[in-house]
Amino acid sequence: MKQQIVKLLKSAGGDFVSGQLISEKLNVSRAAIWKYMNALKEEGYEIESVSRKGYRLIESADVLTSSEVEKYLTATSIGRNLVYFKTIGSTNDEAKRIAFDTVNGTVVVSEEQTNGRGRLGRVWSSPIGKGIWMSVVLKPDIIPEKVSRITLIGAAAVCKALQEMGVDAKIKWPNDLLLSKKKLCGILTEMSAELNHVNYIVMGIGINVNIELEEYPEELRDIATSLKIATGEDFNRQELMARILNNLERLYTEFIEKDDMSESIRVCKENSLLIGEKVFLIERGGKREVKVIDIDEAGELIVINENGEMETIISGEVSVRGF
Ligand code: BT5
Repeated sequence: MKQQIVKLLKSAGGDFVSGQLISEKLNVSRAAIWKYMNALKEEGYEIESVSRKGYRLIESADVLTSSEVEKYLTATSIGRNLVYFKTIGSTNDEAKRIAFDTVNGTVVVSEEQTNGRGRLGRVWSSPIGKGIWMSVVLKPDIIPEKVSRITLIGAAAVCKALQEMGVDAKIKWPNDLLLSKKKLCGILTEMSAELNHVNYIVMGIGINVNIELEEYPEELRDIATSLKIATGEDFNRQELMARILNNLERLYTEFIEKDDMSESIRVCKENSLLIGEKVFLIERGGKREVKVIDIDEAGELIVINENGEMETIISGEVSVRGF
């Protein structure tokens, strides 16, 4: 209902809309409208109310609700069902909770996460209103072995969206994007699967957009960045979010329908932070140094190991450090 009210106010182009009209069009009581207006003000919308004239939208809020993100969205499935929270523990947890009962392409987004997660139970800092913390529910008909490729498709989608907004970020295979060697974005892909059938995938994407350095906890200040820190400018989160979803839909559909991830791989290679570099692979058994030479068409990392032999590394098996 809140979204419908916002739409109605917007369609008035800054003029007043009477409570009576809203009540008739949306079939709600005047008292309920008043409650919804207060809730919208809470979300950050600036709404003027004048007795006998009604309500007027002064300024749209910098929020990631569907009525704001929709303006920039061309994707037809991904992001069309947008579940919005002002605060939540983790959007990945919520997406997993609803995954079985919701449609493919559902996106859960929150202005803040109080329990944002990285891989292996690490903490993901998610301050309010300054980033994009979202999770996409996908239900592809693929075998579980191919799921790790979805992370690369996500990384490519984020990279393309950033390029469209004038930012050249580097991809640190398989799940990070960096600016000036500091982390801008992290992706956490989780799945529920049977032996040879995927029930659903939840792809969590966290991007630091308008965060200032001092808003990070001390321990992140040397390793994390944001678009604001790197460029000195504020970015439109709604547009960036929609552009990511638009690119994701295209790249994901190519993969699912045509088994073609060539564009995603090309983006990951062209913007790779690792190709040509010596890195440490951190595996269960310990740490070893290798030289990265390529990413193959399946999205795997090709390296030369300590014995001078070529090896293929599948994402999800390792962490990469010391690039
Ligand atoms: C990741 O893990 O990079 C995956 C992050 C995924 C976050 C999204 S937000 C929406 C969705 N809901 C969730 O709960 N999660 C997903 P990993 O590679 O394990 O990196 C985690 C490490 O990054 C931490 O141990 C910190 O060192 C660092 N870190 C934490 N918060 C950060 C931030 N905001 N920006 C940059 N680095 C951060």
